Amino acid sequence: MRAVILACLLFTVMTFSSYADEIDSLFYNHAFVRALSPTFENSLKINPPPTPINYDKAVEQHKNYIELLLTLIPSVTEFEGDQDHPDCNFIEDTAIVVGDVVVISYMGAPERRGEELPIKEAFKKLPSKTLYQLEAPATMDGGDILYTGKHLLVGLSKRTNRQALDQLKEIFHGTLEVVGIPVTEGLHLKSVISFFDTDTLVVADTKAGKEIQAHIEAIALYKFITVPDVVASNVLRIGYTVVMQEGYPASEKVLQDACHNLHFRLVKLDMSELVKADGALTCGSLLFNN
Ligand code: CIR
Repeated sequence: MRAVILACLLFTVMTFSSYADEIDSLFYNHAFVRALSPTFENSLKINPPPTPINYDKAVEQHKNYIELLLTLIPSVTEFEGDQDHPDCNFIEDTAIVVGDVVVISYMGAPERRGEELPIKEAFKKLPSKTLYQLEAPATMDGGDILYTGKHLLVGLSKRTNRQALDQLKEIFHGTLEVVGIPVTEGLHLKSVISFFDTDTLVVADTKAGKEIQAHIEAIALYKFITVPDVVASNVLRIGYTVVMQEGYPASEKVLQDACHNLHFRLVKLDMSELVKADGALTCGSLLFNN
């Protein structure tokens, strides 16, 4: 009897510690976020939204996003909004952080170029980080870059091109496998696929989602959680918490089951006004350890 209890205990400890190791890096200690621009209503949009952006509601939703981050991450730095850059709150697009390496974007949309400058200055002040700057003709938006812990998946989209893929391959040469994934629909790679855990990705049940899944399956073994709603395919994983957009019950059911299996907590956030500007959950922050 005692031997059985000991074996069970040992199994629990072993399972827990390997699981904890796996997600250690997701307990970020720092987040960069950026306030909405007073001109947010002029943000870029693939399609006109069904109803115009309600600015006050957008401010409120963005505030709720930051408040949630404050409960999950010890240090959150908020940059000022920029009158001249209506999309500046989508800070994810300005850079990528992989461990101690920071790559500053040369963004795909000319209107957005310049948003990266204060972010670059802030990273320069962090001695633990080594900075790289993507150079034209390479263009990259952080929303196209999905770091899984095993691969750097680079969405080749209207915003991120092959030259960016080549420069990223050089930067991470010998340390990380960098793989290009064509994105034929939507804004970014992470508009249809996002990180759940190091083996598992959340993907939208759409043509683009299926194509992207097929590309990833051809290079590596990942599990996929397929959700029916595109907006719900961009989740934000921080520690044991998974954040999803509110208002997608069918996708919520799928994600709730997946979270239940791993003892993750699923939190819902209403970001509907930011979705009108093609914003996803990951795009509102740059998360890292310092
Ligand atoms: C844009 O078109 O650039 C912005 N309106 C939306 C950017 C969203 N970024 C992201 O999901 N990473």
